[in-house]
Amino acid sequence: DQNRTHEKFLWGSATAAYQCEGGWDEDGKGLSNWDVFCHSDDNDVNPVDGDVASDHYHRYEDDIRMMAEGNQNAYRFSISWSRIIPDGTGAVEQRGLDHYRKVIETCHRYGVEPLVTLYHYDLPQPLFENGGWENRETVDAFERYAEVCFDAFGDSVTHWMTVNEPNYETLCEYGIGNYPPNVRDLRRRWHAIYNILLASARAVVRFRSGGHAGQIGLVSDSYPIESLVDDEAHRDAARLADLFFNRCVNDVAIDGTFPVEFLDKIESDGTDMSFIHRDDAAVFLDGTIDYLGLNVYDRILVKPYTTGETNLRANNTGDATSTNQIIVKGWFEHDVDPTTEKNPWGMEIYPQAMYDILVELRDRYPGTPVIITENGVGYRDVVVDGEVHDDYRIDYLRGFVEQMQRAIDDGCDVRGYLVWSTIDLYSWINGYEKRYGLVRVDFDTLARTPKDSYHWYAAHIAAQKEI
Ligand code: BGP
Repeated sequence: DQNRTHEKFLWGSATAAYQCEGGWDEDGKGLSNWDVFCHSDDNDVNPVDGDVASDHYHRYEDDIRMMAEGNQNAYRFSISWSRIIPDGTGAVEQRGLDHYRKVIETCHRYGVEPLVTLYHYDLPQPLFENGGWENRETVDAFERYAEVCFDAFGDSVTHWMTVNEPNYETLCEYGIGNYPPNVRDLRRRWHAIYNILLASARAVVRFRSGGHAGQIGLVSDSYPIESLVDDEAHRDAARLADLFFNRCVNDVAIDGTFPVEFLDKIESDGTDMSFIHRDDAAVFLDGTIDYLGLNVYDRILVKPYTTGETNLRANNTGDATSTNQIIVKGWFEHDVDPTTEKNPWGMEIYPQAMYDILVELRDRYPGTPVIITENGVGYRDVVVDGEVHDDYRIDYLRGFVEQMQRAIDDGCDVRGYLVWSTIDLYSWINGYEKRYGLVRVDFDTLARTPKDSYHWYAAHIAAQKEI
């Protein structure tokens, strides 16, 4: 039983800077691309902003104390790059460093391990305007930013994560077109994802050469890819979808190489491959991670591509009649199982996804420890007499935790589990309606109220400690 062999299994929850901090222009912070995107009139995708969000920038101590009171011993949060280096490349802002120093110290004071993500979608605006992740200069800037953070906090952070979900980020940026820069051209997506992975690898190399204690990983959203029909055409579609969503990130982060089949496929789609520089290969090999941060929400069901242009659509509205849809020309199409339960945003409630992806990763990348860095479900919660009876969230979390335990029993090396999210916060695609928190935030008064799921989770963690 891994819970026993590892001294401390991490049980906690997670947030990201833009989604919860607010304080968008305080203490010398520069603009991020999300500040600008959400303030712009053109943003019909999500016309709500994170200016105040959950006010975590000022209330982090309350939030961390509540985590500790709920028996959580780990908190994953991200650093806002624009607070540390306001224009992305220039002077370091001491007030930004001071803020995160206080957050980290508060974690330690409450017995909560801080797990720090360096980049969770919010890019300093000047870098974004300069081409963002399509420009290699962003890679250089990230390397320097990472080094500033390692030097400032390396003594008190044991778990670092370079970047969050390169797959989902670039899918939304360049596929679905609902994150800035809001375009729909997968060939540009491959360019951006390559540079994000290169930035991550360079940061890992810096981390090691700096002699910092602790471990460094990358956070990947990975999915078991399944089909409702078992025939050769469906197996081919699943293999391609696995390259498209999972292996284009995980093979690089863990083994240090891109799958050849993947490179051939994107080249045959007309992608300009000149972003690959010969010297990068050695960087990818040197910059492989110590552990994989794994975000698990659901599985992906696919069927063979038949006809039509590439088309990726997300259900942003939470209208149950609208579904996510993915057609990738020449690769695969998304399929839907009509018999399974979904949340209002069309996300399938399928706990076995946790077991299936963990076992798959165990077999594909032996010897790679995993921390579940996000797992959770979005709903429109209702308050009844000041309480939130979110049984649906308890059922979801319990189901996924049970499947994680089953995977651990079957030899998967899982070292921690973090719920998305610690408190209610901004959803990239749906503002404040879609809530994931263990703790409710009233976005008018900013008052915090633990939900039933918070109490369930506290009791679950307490029971684990008694095993
Ligand atoms: C992950 C992100 C998180 C969080 C979560 C829920 O992809 O890492 O930042 O937002 O998904 O997503 P959403 O709010 O779009 O439902």
